[in-house]
Amino acid sequence: MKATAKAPANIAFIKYWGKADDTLRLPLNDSISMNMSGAYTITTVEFSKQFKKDSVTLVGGEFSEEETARVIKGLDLIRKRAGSTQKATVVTKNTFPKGAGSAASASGFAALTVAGFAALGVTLSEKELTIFARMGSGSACRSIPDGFVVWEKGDSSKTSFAWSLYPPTHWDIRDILVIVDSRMKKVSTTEGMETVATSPRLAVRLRAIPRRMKEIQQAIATKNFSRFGEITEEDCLGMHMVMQTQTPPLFYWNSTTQTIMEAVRDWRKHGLPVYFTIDAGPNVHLLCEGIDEERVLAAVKTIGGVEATIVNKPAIGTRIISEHL
Ligand code: 2P0
Repeated sequence: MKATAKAPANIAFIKYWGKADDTLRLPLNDSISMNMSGAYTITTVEFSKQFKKDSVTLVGGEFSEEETARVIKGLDLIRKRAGSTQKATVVTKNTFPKGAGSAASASGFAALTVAGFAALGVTLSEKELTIFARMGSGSACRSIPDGFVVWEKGDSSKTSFAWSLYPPTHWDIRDILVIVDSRMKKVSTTEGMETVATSPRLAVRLRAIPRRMKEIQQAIATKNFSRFGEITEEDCLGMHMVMQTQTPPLFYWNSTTQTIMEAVRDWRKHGLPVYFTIDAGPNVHLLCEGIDEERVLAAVKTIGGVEATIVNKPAIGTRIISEHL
C-alpha cells in the first residue's frame, strides 16, 4: 500500500534547544511555532511484501548514509506500532534547501510519519502522530497540527506532544525567510544539542522559558505584534547565546546574518514593524504583519548577499494528498 503526505516546515518563536532524553527526543523546554506555507516536504511511502529492503530517495539531491539510517529507524518505529514487517520505498522532495537551518528534518519526519502510517492503513490520533514524528526529529511534531502550534516538553514519551493553539486563519502574519547561504550546515542540530549542558547560559534560558511561553501566547491571542516580535527576538538571541557558549562553541551566523539583524533594528526605528528570528543556520526569518509584506521585501532588496527569499503565511499542518511522487 502507498500513501503521500505533504508537510510544512515550521518556524519556532520559542525554540527547542537541548534534550532531556536523546533517544525519545524529549526536549528540555516547551516551544511554540507556526507552519510555513512556502516551505514543505512531499513524501510517498510504499510498503510491500515484494520489497527485499528499504529504499530511500531524495528527489533532486542525495541523503547521506547517516540520514538514510535515520529514515529507516523512523520506518522501524512505524512498523513496530503497526505490527508490520514489510519493507518500504520512500521518495521525498523538498521545496527548500536541505540543511540550511530551515527545518527540513521537521517537515521530512512529519511527512514520513503521516504517509507511513497511512500506507499501512493504520489510523492514529493527531496526538499520537506528533509523538511518533517527535521520535524521528524533535521539531517534526510541530509540523503535524495546523497553524500556530505548541509542543509541550512533557516528562515521558506519552506527555511530550504537539497541539494546535490556533488555525492558520487566526492571524495574518508573514515569515519572510531570507536565504543567505543554502549550503548544508557543518554541525547538525542533533550533534549541536549533545553538548548543550556545557553552556553556563542554559540554566538562565530554561528559567525564562515559562514566562516567555505565557507572554507569547497572550501576544498571539491578542494579536499584539510588537510584543510578539520582542519575545521572539529575545528567545532567538537567548538560544544563540547558549549555542555560542557551549564547548565547543557553535556559531551559525555569517556576516550577512549580522547585517540583517542590525538592519531590522534600523527599519523598526524608521517605522517598519519587523522582527527577526534565526534557527541553527545563517538564514534569517523576518516576521511582519501581512500589510507590511511588500515594504519588508523592498527593504530586503537593499541588502547584499541575499540568495533568495521565501514568503510564508501561517499554514495548515501535515495532510495526505492524492498524487504520488
Ligand atoms: C526549533 N531547532 O525549535 C529549533 C531552533 C533548531 C533551532 O528544532 O535532533 O532538527 O532532530 O530532534 O528537530 C532543530 O532541531 O533536532 C530545531 P533533532 P531538530 O525549531
